[in-house]
Amino acid sequence: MAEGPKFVRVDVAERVATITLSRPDALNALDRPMKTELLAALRQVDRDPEVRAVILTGDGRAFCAGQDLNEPFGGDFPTLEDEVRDRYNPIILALRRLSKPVIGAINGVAAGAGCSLALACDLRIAAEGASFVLAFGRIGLVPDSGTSWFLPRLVGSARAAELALAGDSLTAADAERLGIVSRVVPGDALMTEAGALAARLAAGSPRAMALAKRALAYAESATLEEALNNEAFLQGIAGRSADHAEGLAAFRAKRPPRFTGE
Ligand code: T3D
Repeated sequence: MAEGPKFVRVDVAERVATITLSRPDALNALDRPMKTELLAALRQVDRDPEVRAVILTGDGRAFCAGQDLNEPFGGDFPTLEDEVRDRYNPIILALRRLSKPVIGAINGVAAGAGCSLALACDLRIAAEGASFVLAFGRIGLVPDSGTSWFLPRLVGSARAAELALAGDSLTAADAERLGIVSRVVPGDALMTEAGALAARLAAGSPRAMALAKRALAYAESATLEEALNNEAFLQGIAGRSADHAEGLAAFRAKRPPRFTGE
């Protein structure tokens, strides 16, 4: 009988999927089986019509300590370059292109590629004890898995350079001050807060949510004129949707909308 996933759990309840990285003894460091499972989990929740919002978190005291530093490279194994291209990049793109909002519930340390995973989420809530470590330089590597792209966009180029080059740790409070996380909450309230936010997002129009994500992603590298054109195009799609009709009907009837994603 085929074995199920061992290191990444997916729990779906009330239209919210929680993906949990689970190798707590290694601080949820990413080895190849775990990366394969994570990519499969992201694709699964993207396909699942029952899922309208996603939470990504870690088991135990860490969010994710990045690449498993005990994993072999070269010779019979992939090179670092292949690993980044073939395993990390597809995960980051799957996370970024997910048609549903993704909340990073950062429960503890997020280091190296673990920090990249956190940055690739649409938004982040951190536990008070969480930290962000740009650990790449400490072991003679460069920021990867999207960190060189996400970080300057979140904190500005000067701060990104300082963080990436010095490899400093950021506390959750630092991360909130820099705008990396939306808010910091006590550790024991993290999943409740993330769940409440996810439930709010899950109550929105899935169609509008997916299109809004597309608009934001497109605007990252567009001119104002291109972004305005794209907004008009996407608004055309949204405006023809049953969800828009339902939103208007609910507004006029002074009742909560019941969006279907149609
Ligand atoms: O493909 C490629 O390789 C290229 C891609 C690279 C992307 C990257 O992610 S590069 C960055 C890799 N990650 C790191 O360099 C972080 C390494 N870990 C740490 O610096 C520290 O562990 C932390 C700052 C994350 C946490 O420190 P602390 O003091 O709270 O915990 P600890 O005692 O260091 O770790 C606890 C255990 O987890 C320990 O195992 P043990 O001694 O109890 O058996 C430690 O070895 C293990 N662990 C932590 N991080 C990793 C790890 N095991 C394997 N890989 C890890 N990344």
